[in-house]
Amino acid sequence: MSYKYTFKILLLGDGAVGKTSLVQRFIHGKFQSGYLMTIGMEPYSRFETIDGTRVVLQLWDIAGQERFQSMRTIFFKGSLGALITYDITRRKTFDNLKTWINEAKTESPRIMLILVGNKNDLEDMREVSYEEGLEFAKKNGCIGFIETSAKTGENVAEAFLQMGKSILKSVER
Ligand code: G3D
Ligand code: MG
Repeated sequence: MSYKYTFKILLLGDGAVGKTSLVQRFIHGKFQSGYLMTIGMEPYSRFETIDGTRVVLQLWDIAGQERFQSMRTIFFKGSLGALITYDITRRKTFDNLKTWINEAKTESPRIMLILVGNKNDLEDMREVSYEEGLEFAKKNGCIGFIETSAKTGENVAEAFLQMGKSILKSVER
């Protein structure tokens, strides 16, 4: 089938916040605990019809190789959006968000950012409130904020589709 656009979307954030799990949930519709391999530079693609336009959401999951300059260039090249991800049960991953945002803006100045607070099924272990997430997103120029659970699937598709929708709007303008 034909499609009109391919949108390159990155998943950024500290280790173990659930980036690979979010992609797996969105692409394969399942959650797998235990060892999860992060595939190097192979993007995952999902076809979507957004507001009547067929697009490919091409998801690039960070794996660590981006520390090397050549890989970093390939990773960020042509990226239109990023899900900046933290783990609501580990404040440290929230405190590191600025680093990820600076990195994204340096490498791709016009990139659109959505803030994603993952693992919201672990309410008892929560260290970052919803309000803090919302506040941070507003202050740091993110176009959206959403709490997700790759485990239950809550809001996962919503996060990716909100990103797709926002990119579509901007490219069609
Ligand atoms: P990363 O790709 O950002 O490094 P992973 O993170 O997707 O590998 O996930 C790290 C760990 O968090 C994994 O635990 C995974 O199962 C778990 N995880 C990811 N998302 C969620 C979520 O929404 N809820 C809960 N409860 N756990 C989640 P293990 O123990 O499997 O290594
Ligand atoms: Mg991973």
